[in-house]
Amino acid sequence: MQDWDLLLTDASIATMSSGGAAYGIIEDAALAVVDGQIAWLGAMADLPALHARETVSIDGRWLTPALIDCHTHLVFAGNRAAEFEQRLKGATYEEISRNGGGIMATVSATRAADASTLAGQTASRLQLLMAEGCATIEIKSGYGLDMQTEIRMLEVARRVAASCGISVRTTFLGAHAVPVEFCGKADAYIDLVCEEMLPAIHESQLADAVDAYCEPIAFSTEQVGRVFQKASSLGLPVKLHADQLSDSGGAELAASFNALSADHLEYTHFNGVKALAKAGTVAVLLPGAFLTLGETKLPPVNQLRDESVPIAIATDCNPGTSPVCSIRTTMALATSLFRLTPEECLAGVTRNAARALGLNDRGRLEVGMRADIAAWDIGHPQELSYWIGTNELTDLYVAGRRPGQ
Ligand code: DI6
Ligand code: FE
Repeated sequence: MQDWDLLLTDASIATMSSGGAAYGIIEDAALAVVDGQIAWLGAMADLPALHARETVSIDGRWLTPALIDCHTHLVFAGNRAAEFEQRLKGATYEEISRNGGGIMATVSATRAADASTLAGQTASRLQLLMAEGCATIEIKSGYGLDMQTEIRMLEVARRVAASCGISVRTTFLGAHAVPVEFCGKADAYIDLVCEEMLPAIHESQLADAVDAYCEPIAFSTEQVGRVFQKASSLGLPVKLHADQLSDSGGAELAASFNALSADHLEYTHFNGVKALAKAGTVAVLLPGAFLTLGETKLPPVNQLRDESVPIAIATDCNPGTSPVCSIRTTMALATSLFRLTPEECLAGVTRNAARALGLNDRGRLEVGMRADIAAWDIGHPQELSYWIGTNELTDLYVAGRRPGQ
């Protein structure tokens, strides 16, 4: 009989499988791992008598899928606290951006930072997310806006995640803002993104997907459409910052390219929601940005529910609109700001976040899935969206191993 590498016993398990009981709960359960994958899970009473190389009693605590932060801008230099203060004195995000601040301020700082400085700052943020149970994280470029710095950002993202022992999905966000060299020539910059940057990024295999910022202060649907056309022709999946500050038709555009996800969606209208549903595109909601910008226009949560659009939530960690390095706080914010239920929040950082990244091997605890597992000292998984500022994580397994061991 084949040995198990790891056996976790005496646990309550929230599998987060869809369709069954709430949270997919199995009480008084065990879970076995072979070769980094879940080989068995079920009630302790049904546990087959196989030998395990390591057995860990969970002592009645809870296991959930390890968490997934599916939208971050973790690689950047400096911060924008001064701009934050300006906004609280009355300046708007758009005004600051149109006056050369905003994203462009972070672009200058990031271009000036060498790889090891960027890696150090990124690693600190990544460790905060891991300490809260994240085992997979998406990281975007987009603060370089030139070939050299965009590539440096993607390399740093991959390197830092590998050294911390967690999974990363990298996203090329060259169409994040128009760089100063192209001031007033957004179309020419999009030419550069399509004709030079995307082929080079594809060739280097540094990006798993392509994103863009579709807003009047950034790029039009026509410009983003060109980027997505090129990305699709190279076989790269797309996702979009859509309808955050205005209804720019972003959700429909994302859906028309079968995007993995459309993110933000505060201003998305019903037709956009319908289009997402038809395309199977995940709606990624970002309450940290909503909070930081003091937004009042809520994303169409009820329509997303009614149309069965999968909802994920993410930190959007970035220095301008979401200086949030906590997935747990993000879950709590999604309940209070967007009225998502704690179960929807947990699905939003597990099952649906995996789907937003095009990953079908994680985000649920089922036989054959990666053994990315978080253990928590809680009485029920709804507590994960309830407490603010606590950390009940007791163990994290990434492909069946504790990172760093
Ligand atoms: N994500 C983004 O990329 C933009 N807003 C958002 O929520 C801009 C981020 C920034 O201001 O640096
Ligand atoms: Fe973002």
